[in-house]
Amino acid sequence: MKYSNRTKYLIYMFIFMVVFLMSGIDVKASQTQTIVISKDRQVADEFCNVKAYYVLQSSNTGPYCCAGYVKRFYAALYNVCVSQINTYAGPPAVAAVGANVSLRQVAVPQPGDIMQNTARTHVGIVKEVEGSQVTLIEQNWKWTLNGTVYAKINRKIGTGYAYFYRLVINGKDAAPATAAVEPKDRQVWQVSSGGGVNLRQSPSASSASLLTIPYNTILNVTEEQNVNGSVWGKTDYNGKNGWILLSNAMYVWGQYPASDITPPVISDVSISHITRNSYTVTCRVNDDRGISRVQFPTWTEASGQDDLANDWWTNPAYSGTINGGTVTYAVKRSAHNSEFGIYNTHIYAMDTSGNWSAVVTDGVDLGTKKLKSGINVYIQNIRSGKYVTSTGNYPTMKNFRNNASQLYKINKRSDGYYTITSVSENKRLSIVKNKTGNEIALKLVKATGKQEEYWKIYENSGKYVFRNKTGYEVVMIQGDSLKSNSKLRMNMQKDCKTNMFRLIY
Ligand SMILES: [Ca+2]
Ligand SMILES: [Ca+2]
Repeated sequence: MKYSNRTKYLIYMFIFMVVFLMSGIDVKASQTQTIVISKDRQVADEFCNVKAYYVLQSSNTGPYCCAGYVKRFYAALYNVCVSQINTYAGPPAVAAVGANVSLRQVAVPQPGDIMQNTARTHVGIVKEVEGSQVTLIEQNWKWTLNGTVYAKINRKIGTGYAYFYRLVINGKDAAPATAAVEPKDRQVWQVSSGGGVNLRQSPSASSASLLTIPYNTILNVTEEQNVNGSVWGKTDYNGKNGWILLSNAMYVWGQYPASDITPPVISDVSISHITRNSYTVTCRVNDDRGISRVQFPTWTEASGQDDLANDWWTNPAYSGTINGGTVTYAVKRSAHNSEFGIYNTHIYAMDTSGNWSAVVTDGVDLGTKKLKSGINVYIQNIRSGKYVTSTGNYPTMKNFRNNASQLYKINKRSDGYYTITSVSENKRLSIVKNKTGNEIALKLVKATGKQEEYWKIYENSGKYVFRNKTGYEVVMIQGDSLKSNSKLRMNMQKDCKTNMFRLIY
């Protein structure tokens, strides 16, 4: 293929432009600059999100010296402790928890390698490599002129003017350093005191020391407290939680979380699955940080909060089940003295910082419905289909007759109890025990005002339960109870169809 001269010219121009643009991008990335340091802890440079800090005063030792940056860089990116920097006539030493680490001297450095000058008096980190030219990030490369402090950033040296060391982790060279994410939920500190630092129970020098954390240990600090001018950090080490005096450690990087002042939001509250025995409360709970628990204190109107435990705020028996942002809680009648009637449930959502919010639900009327007073009703058992029939003193179950022997007048008293009076016999339904007290049956009696003559009538979905003031419920028991003429027996409440009746009026 042959090109014309003009075409060749255009191709050369194109290649030239590409090379020019690419080289332009490279140059911008790391220009050497002299900057003015105007305040302490000024961020002069940054690599992989680990900042180089400069201070105005002399800083040939400590966190703002050159070694301070190398230590922080390795602690932040690799969780590796670097020691013996500039105090030892040889390469620095490295150590790590849970990994076998060492340094290997290399002729061709890569980003992240340690640079140590040949006099072994200065260190930095390799930021970029272009041929035999190395760009550094370093601390304490500064001088003062006429009272102004200057520093040089992106300083470049030739590979022959320093030693370069590569981190080896479990036998493999570390990859070139890349941008790392600075923690936002904690700070990372490294013990700087040669004798280690005491982990104390509370942020006080007089508090018991749990153990001593050795020199160079890298720690997570989740909270800070300034106690009379001494700054303490909350941390954990070897499974123990406590506080260390932060003046014995060096800040590496990271931020404490901003304090959480936003309580959870409770929404979409609903009550479902209402049966005679239980109901379910469902809601959505959202929080900016996280939910620790959602409590559903519940009590019946009857006798107030007698059925609510004092420790409901933390008691797991009142905790809802959290599934994503949805929380459910089942209220059971059995947990509330087996009472019917009005139930109150409130919702308290707690976030991980202790903020809370609350919502009052509509409550549930469990098993009750207001019956009109003074009406005559037929009472039909749901399971057998037979009717309560007044025959002599003891009612029995019979097929429908359509006469007064199966009609009962229901009257509500001012105390909420009902009387149930046979229209044909003009006697009240009551309960009676046999001589041994083992068997309890329904009986028709003349009105005398005993508690056995008073009833609560509870409704759920058109089905009614008759509960005597003595605590017994009308129930048909045993197989023969389903036949005609079988007597109605009494029992403490059981949850089966034999307890339930239809009222026809
Ligand atoms: Ca919150
Ligand atoms: Ca109660």
